[in-house]
Amino acid sequence: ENPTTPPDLVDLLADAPSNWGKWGADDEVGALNYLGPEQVLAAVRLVSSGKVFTLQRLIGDPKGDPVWPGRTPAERIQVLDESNWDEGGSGPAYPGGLHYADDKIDAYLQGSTQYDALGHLWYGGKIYNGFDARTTVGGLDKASVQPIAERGIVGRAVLLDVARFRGKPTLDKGETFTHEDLLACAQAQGVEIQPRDILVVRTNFLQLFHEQGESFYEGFNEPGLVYSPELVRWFQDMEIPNLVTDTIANEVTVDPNSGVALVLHSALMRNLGVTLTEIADLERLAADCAEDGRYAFLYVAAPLNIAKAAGSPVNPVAIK
Ligand code: UVW
Repeated sequence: ENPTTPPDLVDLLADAPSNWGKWGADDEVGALNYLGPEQVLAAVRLVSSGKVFTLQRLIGDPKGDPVWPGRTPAERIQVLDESNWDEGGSGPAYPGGLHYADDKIDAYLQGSTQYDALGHLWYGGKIYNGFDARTTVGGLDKASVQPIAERGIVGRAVLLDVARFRGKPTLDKGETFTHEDLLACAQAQGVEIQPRDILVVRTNFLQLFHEQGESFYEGFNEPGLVYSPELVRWFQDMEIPNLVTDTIANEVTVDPNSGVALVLHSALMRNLGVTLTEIADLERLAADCAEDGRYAFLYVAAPLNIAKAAGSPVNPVAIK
């Protein structure tokens, strides 16, 4: 066999930990089950200053929106504005002379800041919890974003500012880090990663994207967490419900050890049911954490409730 041929995910993750069946055969929200009333109340008790930070990237950023290759950035389309009531225009005539503006967006649900549904990605013909991958045909009948949107995500989150920890404005293409690095980063920041914490990881890779423009996609390889069996076991043992990052795909795009793409999507999302939140804007939050030294906060997010969708745009909120 050609030693440079990357292994199949079925083989690479043959002995990997799994949470399938842990919350019942019908479960569609996975590790979000770890966030119950106890976690919500503990997170609310972290609020002491009342400072609020929204984490969604601006859709239509003039500097450009990063998207996974093959997707297009969200586009806002003006449908009605004052010009529609110009001479011979198509603006509807309501009694009293009302005019109004309407617009719509053409957007990948996995573009911009987003929640991935647990059925967004799979290998070996099975999605999260062992549902057949054919249940995704024509829209996700299982593990869509809908059950996640209906329950919402509220809990204690910890910002892990890996870029700052490494003393750089932004991580480089293909730069990797491990759960041990996250622990070291937390220690340097004076915060403890507790079981059932939502992990919010900053690489500031968007700065590189804005500096590089379209050439960003040449040799596309984002920085991020890198797969190891120990890392996956740590996520399972720590009962991490949700991983939020400022990159497009939350992990180094191609695992440098195996050559396989998106191994952590497979090992964390498909196998453990960890929800992934991507392309978050962490800059204002990170600046504030560096200033006041408080890296743990209340995190609240509600993806859009879209039937059968594989993901949804979201504007998460961090409250300190
Ligand atoms: C893919 O899974 C391909 O993309 P993402 O999860 O980053 O949206």
